[in-house]
Amino acid sequence: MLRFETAGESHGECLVATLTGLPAGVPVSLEAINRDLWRRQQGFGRGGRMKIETDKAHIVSGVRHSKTIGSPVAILIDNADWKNWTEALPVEDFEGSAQKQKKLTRPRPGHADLAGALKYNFQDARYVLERASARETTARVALGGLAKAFLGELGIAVFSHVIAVGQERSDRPVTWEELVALNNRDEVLLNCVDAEAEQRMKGVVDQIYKTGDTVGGVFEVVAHGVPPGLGSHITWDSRLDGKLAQAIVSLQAVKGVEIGFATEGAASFGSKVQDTIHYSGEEHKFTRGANRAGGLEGGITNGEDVVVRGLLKPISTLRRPLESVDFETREAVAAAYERSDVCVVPAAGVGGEAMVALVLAQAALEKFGGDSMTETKRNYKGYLEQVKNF
Ligand code: EPS
Repeated sequence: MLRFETAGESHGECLVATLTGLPAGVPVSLEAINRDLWRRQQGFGRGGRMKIETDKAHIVSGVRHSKTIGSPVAILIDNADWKNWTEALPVEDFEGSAQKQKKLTRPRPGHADLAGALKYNFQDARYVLERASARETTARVALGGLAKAFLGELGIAVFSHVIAVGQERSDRPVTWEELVALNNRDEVLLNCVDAEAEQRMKGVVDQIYKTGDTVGGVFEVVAHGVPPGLGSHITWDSRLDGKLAQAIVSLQAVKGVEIGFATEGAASFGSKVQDTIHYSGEEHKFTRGANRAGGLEGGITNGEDVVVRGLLKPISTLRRPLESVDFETREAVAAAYERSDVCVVPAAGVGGEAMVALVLAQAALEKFGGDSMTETKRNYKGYLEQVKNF
């Protein structure tokens, strides 16, 4: 079973990520992982923190001579900002440390501040926000890089793009080739394939920035080359659509998830929504009239691209703060303001890729197993033959 965990606080020394259960022999490229970390840091509307950090994965176990060796992979990613927080967030108290604390007692509506402080009985929401921060997605993206390397061996690739920022949308169909080209760019604006729509999105971020507000949007993750048969209809918790939904909603600020064209489908009719079934004798395979189901039927992949969207609320830290209540005085106050981003939809998309890659890697390993990549690939090849000869 593929298991992963992350640890680390936004302004702590570093982020830690571990992944256990990858077969031996998965080729690992630090360059590819670091490229994804870089992509996560990009996008028009990011805050000052991204100027401080240059996220790089430091693999300390589980990989030797550029390949996994079956043991847990552990990755460290430094927080360059830690040097500015050593006295505010020390591991051990020191004389006078109470005066150095940067307490947060004016919880931000929408952030984990109040709910977390009540739950953990903290008079200082700092401890909550440190872990609730989307900085944690850095660790997920590093792990996603490993999952992508594994999936790549099976011919599966995962990319994302932005389809909405605020009210500005681009719903035009996107080819896989366009997605690859988009994500290979060395400059990221809002990671939208439609240049005209991207400019409109940029206009929204510009305008929102000036008013001290923030803006959300929608990203779409596409997994290409996925075989039919991952996940299962047999129990509620083996349905892959459910696992993907949980994985996407677990990303900071994501409040909704859509598999395929769910919203449109809910407002339409059965005859317009289901993807018709056809057969190509030449390719020996079933084909579909469209992919409105987002590659999943009955919780099982059907061989089409897996398409999952994340609906991101605007970031909850506002320069023009909302009403709140101070923990100490219980008086009405403006919520705390901490340096933050105005728009993070492209970055959230990269986080979404990581989560989709991890869930697909889990499902693929559950189905095909293998302690070495040779074994996994042999099993995979046998299964593909079976499907072809169905
Ligand atoms: C983030 C780093 C954080 C925030 C943001 C995401 O850095 P800092 O708090 O030092 O500015 O920019 O986190 C949040 C949006 C949040 O609400 O906590 C990152 O690396 O993505």
